[in-house]
Amino acid sequence: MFEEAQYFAPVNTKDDGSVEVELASSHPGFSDSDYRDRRNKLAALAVDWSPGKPVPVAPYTDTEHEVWRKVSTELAVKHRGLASQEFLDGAEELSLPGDRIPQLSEVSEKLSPITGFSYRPAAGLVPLLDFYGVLEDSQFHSTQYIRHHSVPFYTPEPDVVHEVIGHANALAHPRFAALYRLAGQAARRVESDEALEFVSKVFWFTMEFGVIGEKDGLKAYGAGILSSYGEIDEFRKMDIRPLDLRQMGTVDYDITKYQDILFKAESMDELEDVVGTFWAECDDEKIEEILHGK
Ligand code: NLE
Ligand code: FE2
Repeated sequence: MFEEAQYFAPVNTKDDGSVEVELASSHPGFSDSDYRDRRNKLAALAVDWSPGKPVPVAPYTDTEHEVWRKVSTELAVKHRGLASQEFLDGAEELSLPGDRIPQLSEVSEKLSPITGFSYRPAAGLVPLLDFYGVLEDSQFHSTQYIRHHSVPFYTPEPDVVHEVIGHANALAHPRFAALYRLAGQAARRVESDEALEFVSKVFWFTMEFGVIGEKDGLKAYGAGILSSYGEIDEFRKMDIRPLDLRQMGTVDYDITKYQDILFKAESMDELEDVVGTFWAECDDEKIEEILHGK
């Protein structure tokens, strides 16, 4: 029903209780049995978790830490020139390790004193209403696996690099944290699937792939751009459109490629006025009006 559902590999629990992640044949890790084994192990940790339990410790391998090291080094350089100021301020405050993958519990320990957000584990796709809904409670669902080492610069699948470098640095800034919470409120307020999909698409084109005008040029604040050192080089060449709720809520996008349509906020104030206010006030009727009105 929602296109977003397809970029997560399905996680299956077999009759003997073991957990198997179903990678598509096009996945770079498809024929790598060590990688598949790791994916299954990490997914099993999240499947066993339930709210109230401590977040499971993922025992990462050297190869996995090495992917993190490489990607964080590349990203840190690019962020300096191309990430929005609030994202950079959040990153400085959070100060994630660059030499190893942090545990989600460690991310929460650093993040919660700053903006109140904490991380919870997800094996794969979380139903839209749960994923967005808990944002209102300052909770963020996060995968723990890492992208395959052969394609470090980009993955369509949200991995720990995306969840932590892309999202936690933004969540460490109070203005972004407030916007994420409003998205959660909106998701819980709307009633129809159509309205929830609209809310989630607005999130896609802002918190995942948003860009913003700054004095010295166009910057990215969306986690999906800022976790990919391939895509970050390309976003300024895309079809950049003004923030428009109706378009953001309806444009089709292909999750497997660099996003070629992006929406630009002129400032944080504009982002808060247009998108923050929408999430704060929207209901099914208002969304219906945006879709079909005027
Ligand atoms: N393309 C992003 C990356 O490579 O980190 C992940 C996007 C997930 C929505
Ligand atoms: Fe994301």
